[in-house]
Amino acid sequence: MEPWHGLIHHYRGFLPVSDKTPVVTLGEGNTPLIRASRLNRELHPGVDLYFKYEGSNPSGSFKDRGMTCAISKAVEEGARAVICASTGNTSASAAAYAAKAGISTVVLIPEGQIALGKLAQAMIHGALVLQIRGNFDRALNIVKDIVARHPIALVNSINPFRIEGQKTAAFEICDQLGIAPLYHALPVGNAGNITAYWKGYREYNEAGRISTLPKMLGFQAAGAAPLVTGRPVESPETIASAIRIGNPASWKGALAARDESGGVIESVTDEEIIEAYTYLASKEGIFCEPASAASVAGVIKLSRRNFFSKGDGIVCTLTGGGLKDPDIAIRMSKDPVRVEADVSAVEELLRGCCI
Ligand code: AN7
Repeated sequence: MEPWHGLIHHYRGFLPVSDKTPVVTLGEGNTPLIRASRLNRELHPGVDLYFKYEGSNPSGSFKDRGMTCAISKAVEEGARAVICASTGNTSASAAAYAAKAGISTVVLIPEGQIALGKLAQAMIHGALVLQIRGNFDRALNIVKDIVARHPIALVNSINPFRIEGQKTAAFEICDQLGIAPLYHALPVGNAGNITAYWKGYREYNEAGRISTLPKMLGFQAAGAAPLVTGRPVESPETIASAIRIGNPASWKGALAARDESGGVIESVTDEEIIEAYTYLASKEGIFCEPASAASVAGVIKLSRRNFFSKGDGIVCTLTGGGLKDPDIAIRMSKDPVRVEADVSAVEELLRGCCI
């Protein structure tokens, strides 16, 4: 098999790059599509369920797909620095790709509101990390004002190259399955990713690589669900800090994906998100971050309403890896058991459970 050189190399014909584009890659893309082994049977009335595990990307989230394109194009256009607002993953990815390219990164994050792993990444890659006393939506507005005044490249998903890169996840799923799924579920925050997937599926369809299009299922956290309520949320709240966003930049793109595909955008509660998150870890062997589990929580919720038919093909994108947010994993798990360093003490504890 041909070695993998990153998604720009693999999907070049579908991307706005030329021979002059200096490709900045960390080998992103080509992530596993994992077939469910328990949840497919537990969901009513039995479905064909897959997880697209984006935690396998170099910085641990789907943002790397967009960032390889955005940073390559920024370098092509002569940028010396990039800037973004972030709930965490965008900042981690921007910092990594900018480090690889040898340019500077500035990230604006909501103070005290991003998961520890993501903060560690932005810091160790050498970004200038600015914590603002305000939420993501406020940070994004500030960043937009800064790039209007200064020659710094914006690498949030309002940068169209981000969407271009992220659409390749839809291509990969079709290549991995051989067909398009009937349904595609994903978590929605700033709504760039649902916009990107829909673009990807449409382009693959137009290119004759697939003959059907999936229905897009987007899920927001109940405390941060502007696309469901129809108006911006002033103070978004959810345990899934990645999607704590009250006024999505790609609002129109998300609604177009929903309406053109005949899908839905709904909300899931924090309890439903955590139920899906712990289920995936304990029953499917997949550790994703809480926001990612919103896609699975949504599919569980729809199945309880008899939304699916037997054997329906469903792909859930798991947008980021579980180590991004170790605090929540520990909070949701049983404490380790303390025991003397002694065989019989250990045996005593195993009795009745596994010996
Ligand atoms: C794990 O990093 O917005 O709907 O600033 O990190 O395309 O915004 C992250 C978003 C889902 C939502 N899952 O995707 C950021 C940021 C994870 C995420 C989303 C994010 P979009």
